[in-house]
Amino acid sequence: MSNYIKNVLDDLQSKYGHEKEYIQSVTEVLGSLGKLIDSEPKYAKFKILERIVIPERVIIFKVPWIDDKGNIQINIGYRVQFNSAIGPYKGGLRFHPSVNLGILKFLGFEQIFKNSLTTLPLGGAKGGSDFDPKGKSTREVMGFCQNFMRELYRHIGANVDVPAGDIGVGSREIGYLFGQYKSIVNSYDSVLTGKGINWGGSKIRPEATGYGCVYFACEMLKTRKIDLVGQRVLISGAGNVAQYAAQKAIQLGATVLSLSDSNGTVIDKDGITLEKLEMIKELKNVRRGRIEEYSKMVPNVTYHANCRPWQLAPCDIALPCATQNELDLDDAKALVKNGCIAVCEGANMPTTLEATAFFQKQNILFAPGKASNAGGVATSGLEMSQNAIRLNWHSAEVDSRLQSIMVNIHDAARRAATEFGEPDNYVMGANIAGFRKVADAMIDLGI
Ligand code: NDP
Ligand code: 2IT
Repeated sequence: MSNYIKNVLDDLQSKYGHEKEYIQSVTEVLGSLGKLIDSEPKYAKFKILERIVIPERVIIFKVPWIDDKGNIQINIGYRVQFNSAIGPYKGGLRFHPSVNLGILKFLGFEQIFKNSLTTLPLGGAKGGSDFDPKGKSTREVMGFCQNFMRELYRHIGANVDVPAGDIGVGSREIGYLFGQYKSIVNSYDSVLTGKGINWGGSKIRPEATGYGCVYFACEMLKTRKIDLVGQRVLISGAGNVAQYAAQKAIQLGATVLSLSDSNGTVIDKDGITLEKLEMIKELKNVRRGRIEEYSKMVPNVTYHANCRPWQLAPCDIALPCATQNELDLDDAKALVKNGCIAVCEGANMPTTLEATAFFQKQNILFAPGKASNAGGVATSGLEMSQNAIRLNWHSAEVDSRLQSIMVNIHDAARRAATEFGEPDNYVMGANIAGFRKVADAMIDLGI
């Protein structure tokens, strides 16, 4: 590692060592930029690394709301506006009790490079709250969303910052947030993406992250002349990304063996079919139930409480689609031992640094989330475009744009990795390709 990179990381560690996920994501990105930084002295000259690791602006606010018993509750709201060199801030909102500044800084930092890879003009941001929508009534969720937006509205805008969903924020929450924004500013602005189809949303946006992840996996497999048909796939999570990753994998002929939630994993050794997936969507999206119930609805399904999928069944492909650091070194060793040939991240940073290094050493095809889950934000960008021209594209049109964006991201990452002598290193390739564009824009725009 070059001294320049090491010094920036050491400085960050000394100031923000307690923000573990943030340090982890910066270490992953900077740790893979060495060859680029050595070959391009301008990045050190303009102090790009020191500048790119610090958010442009962090907004923290209180969100008081009233629960169904009439008690006042208080949560913390955040928006980390990380980098706007190539476009307005863009990135999701996460509502989960684990949310804190360090987690949102990691997510915002990742978003800079992901958004750059999409080829669309999108800066990087992330936000959210430690509010837990789980177990809350619809009225409580609506009240929280409205009071969250009561403060956030003044910091966002169609050309300023355009939030979207993430963990715990789906179309229901986006609806309440958008309704509140609209009633405060009295303007129908394209200020959120992931909107409902009848009020400004884009076809394929709900599907986009999961579909895009599988499209990316297919591109990686092609480089080794492997087809998805007949491959056994383990998927973690049972939310938006996992459901549509499963759907596309099944449609393309793979056998999906698992889904999970924070309580446990179901293994369906017969394979989850499209019909069974519809039951899961109803269970998760309508009844907001636990994945364990699936094992009671369908024969030959086992439920494994407090387990992640990775050590429960052999697979060819792993798609971690739940949350950060959900696949560690032990999981990676078990996956490789059991025959896994490819890992494609649907979630953000689901694989620990040690597990990633292990996969790379074992020559496993490994796609980092900032490349392989970029289909979601890319389709958010397409939603913004449709809003701007006041037209809605058909599903086929959005899906074909999504597919070509995923192919482009794959090729850009592979090209950059090849340029620096490690063609299969998608981590290095994605980081270099994403970084270069933003860093050069920062130089062009001055201090
Ligand atoms: P959802 O809220 O729809 O689903 C999240 C799923 O992951 C649920 O099954 C949830 O289980 C599980 N999960 C969440 N936190 C944990 C945890 N701490 N431990 C174990 N399981 C957990 O979110 P999404 O599907 O939208 O997001 C999943 C991942 O994909 C996240 O990393 C997100 O940042 C990333 N992502 C999302 C995009 C999008 O467009 N939505 C775009 C790109 C990336 P439970 O219900 O029990 O909490
Ligand atoms: O992590 C992500 O890329 C998202 N949660 C989607 C962000 C977006 O603006 O669509």
